[in-house]
Amino acid sequence: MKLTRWGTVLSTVALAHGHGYLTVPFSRTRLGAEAGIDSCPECSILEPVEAWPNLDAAPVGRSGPCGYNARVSIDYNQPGAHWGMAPVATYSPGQVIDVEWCVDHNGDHGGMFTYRICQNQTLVDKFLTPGYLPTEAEKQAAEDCFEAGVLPCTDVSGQSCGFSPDCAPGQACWRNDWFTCNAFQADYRRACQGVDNAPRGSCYTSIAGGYPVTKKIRIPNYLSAHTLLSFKWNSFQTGQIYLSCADIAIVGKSDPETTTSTRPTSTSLTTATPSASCTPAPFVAVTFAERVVTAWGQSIKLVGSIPELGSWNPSVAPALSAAQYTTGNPVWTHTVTLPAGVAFEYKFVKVASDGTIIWESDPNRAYTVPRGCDTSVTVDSVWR
Ligand SMILES: [Cu+2]
Repeated sequence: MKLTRWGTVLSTVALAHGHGYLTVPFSRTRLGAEAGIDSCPECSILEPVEAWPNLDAAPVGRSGPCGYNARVSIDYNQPGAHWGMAPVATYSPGQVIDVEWCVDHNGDHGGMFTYRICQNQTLVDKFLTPGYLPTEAEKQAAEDCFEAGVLPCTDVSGQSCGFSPDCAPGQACWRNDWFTCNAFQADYRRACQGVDNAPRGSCYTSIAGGYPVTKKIRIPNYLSAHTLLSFKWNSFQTGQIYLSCADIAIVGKSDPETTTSTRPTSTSLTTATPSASCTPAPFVAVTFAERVVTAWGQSIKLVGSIPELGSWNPSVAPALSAAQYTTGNPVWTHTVTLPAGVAFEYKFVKVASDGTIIWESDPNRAYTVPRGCDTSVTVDSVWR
């Protein structure tokens, strides 16, 4: 028996691939991948856990509400140089927003997923303190708080709530359908596709390319200058829980009438509401949103005079994401967290699938990270 058990455990470890993570708003995991530190953002997994549907019986352990990636030994429960220092998106209480996670093409294992906010700032602050790694007891206390703060899918009127704990009998969570493919027992269209017809690779995974899974959530009536939105996917086919989180702010007045959605990128990656008693931000999350029409296979990079932008070397410069790219709004985005006051020059480059590079025309663009109270800012531009 012991041999069999170990054989099972070992083969599970060897075969298990990672399959999903929060992408919008930008999760710590996504920022880790875009900074080139995390080579498998879909690999932050809590495993093994009990079989479906009792996955939540397992303690959250080192995974915490923000996830631990054992492949690359990164603990996202602790702020790092590229994440956790500042909110990446600012919302208002009661606002309905678009959220998105990315599931790998070979990893749509069904189950259900939730978005969660813990309204105990003291617990959350443990996860916002630079240089501090929360203990497992603090991770569990926060996880329990996030579980108490699940954002009900049914809070957004008109939304289909399959895959959510509050879905109704007969809906997908009871059948455990796949998110991006047809039903397990389907006799037609067995292939997968994005929930909103987004093509494969519309979001990044390291194994087979990802499909975005979109949803709307309603921000609770709760205020915080810096808190966390946690994403949790309980996988049906595999004994795995996927966890990731994004740093957000919830400011302003309650607006239950708000039904328009706002993507936390580009123009709506809003700066914090000015306040008389704000503290200057040491770091600013700068989002570059470049409108540029690209052909299939082309990508866009951001090359500049500072190390974070490759020191003018395109081969090590960060790539922009096409996660928000649509025909009507061909925007590529990249967020980089930089110290306030840093000045630099930069250009965007188009990289063809054969590696050929096209630079933007002269002169170089120039930017100085603002010194102020805003912890995030967006720089919009158009290819030239
Ligand atoms: Cu798998």
